[in-house]
Amino acid sequence: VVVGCVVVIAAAVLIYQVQAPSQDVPSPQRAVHVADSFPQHGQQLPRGPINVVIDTDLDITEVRSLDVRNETRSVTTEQATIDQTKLAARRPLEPTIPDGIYTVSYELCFEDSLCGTGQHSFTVDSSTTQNYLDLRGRSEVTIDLKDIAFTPQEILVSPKTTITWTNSDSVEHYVNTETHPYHTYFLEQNSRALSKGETFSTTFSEVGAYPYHCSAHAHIMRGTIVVQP
Ligand SMILES: [Cu+2]
Repeated sequence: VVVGCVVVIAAAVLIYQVQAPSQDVPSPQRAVHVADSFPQHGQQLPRGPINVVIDTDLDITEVRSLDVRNETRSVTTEQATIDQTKLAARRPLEPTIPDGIYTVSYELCFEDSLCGTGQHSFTVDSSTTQNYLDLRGRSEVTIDLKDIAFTPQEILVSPKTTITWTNSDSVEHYVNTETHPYHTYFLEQNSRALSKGETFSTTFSEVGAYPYHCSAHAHIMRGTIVVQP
């Protein structure tokens, strides 16, 4: 009887230990045909994203669900949509979501009749904007592409600011929204190849975080724009 009790208690402790972490942050699970997402699993953002995006490698035929929630509630606004390319599903979020951990969960169906569910999580921590260059209160802001870097790299701007990037390097650069190489998060923030002296402009109307990169130097040439009043 004693041995039996010990085994039962040990099993209970083991089950508790295995299950306990999943109550805080669910472990990531990627559905069939899902190639990437924004935000990515584990990504920390300085402010909420304007929408979540799921990138896929086959045409999406149906979004059965796409939800984003923190511990207490869902933070989505409008319905989920499928992009014109059919290779991305997206859903807008409330403009000002509080700091915390968010879980993205979805069920998508594809051209080959397969459906799949997935989930991942991201974090919003507004204290990380402390070292950002505060350029709020201007209607126009310029960013230099020089020495394979965006300068300034991390900035705060007001809603409705037009940002213009200018390439000052001899090599070609791009301005691309996340993710790489799908570039689906904020479609207006995708430039053509920029030669030396060429510019690209986009107006940022909605409050949110906009991490971006140059797709020719995706791992080293990165920047972040935070739009807030
Ligand atoms: Cu570049």
